[in-house]
Amino acid sequence: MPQQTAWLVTVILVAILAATFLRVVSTASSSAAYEPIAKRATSWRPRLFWLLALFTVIVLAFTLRRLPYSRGDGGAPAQVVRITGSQWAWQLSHDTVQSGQPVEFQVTSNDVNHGFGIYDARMRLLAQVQAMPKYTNLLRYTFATPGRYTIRCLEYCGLVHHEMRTDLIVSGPAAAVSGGGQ
Ligand SMILES: [Cu+2]
Repeated sequence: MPQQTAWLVTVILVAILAATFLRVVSTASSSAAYEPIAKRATSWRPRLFWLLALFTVIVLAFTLRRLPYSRGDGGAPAQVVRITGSQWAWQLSHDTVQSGQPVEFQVTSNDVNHGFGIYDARMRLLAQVQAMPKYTNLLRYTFATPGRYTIRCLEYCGLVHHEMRTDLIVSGPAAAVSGGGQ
């Protein structure tokens, strides 16, 4: 869904931009007095500013609430997977987690920046975070359904970047095999 929305918004904005360009091109050869045009444009400025400010406040009010950041309650989840990216492979402290319970991925890198991305079987991106050298990023995600998930690199990191993929197995809630907090 977010991809479709982003796609639609992009298409609409590009269409508006293209229409603006076409209008500028079609009216470029006609001449007009400068003063009235400048006056009209400046009179619009405060209105546009407040419109934009209102728009920003509304958008922030709707989007900030939905940030997936932890509110600091409950501490680290029981399932912790340490992830290290390096050219050109992912190293996982374990490759099996349980569904229905939050998993904390502690993501870092041995060399350059990588992008840690988790995909489902239909190759839809579920969650992602940067893998940075000398820094550990936390990504918390709860898998709703068991199955085989794929981890891929989302940031071009050199010649064999495209081979940076590995599997993550999500088992059902009953099969508490590995993945205990450590
Ligand atoms: Cu890469």
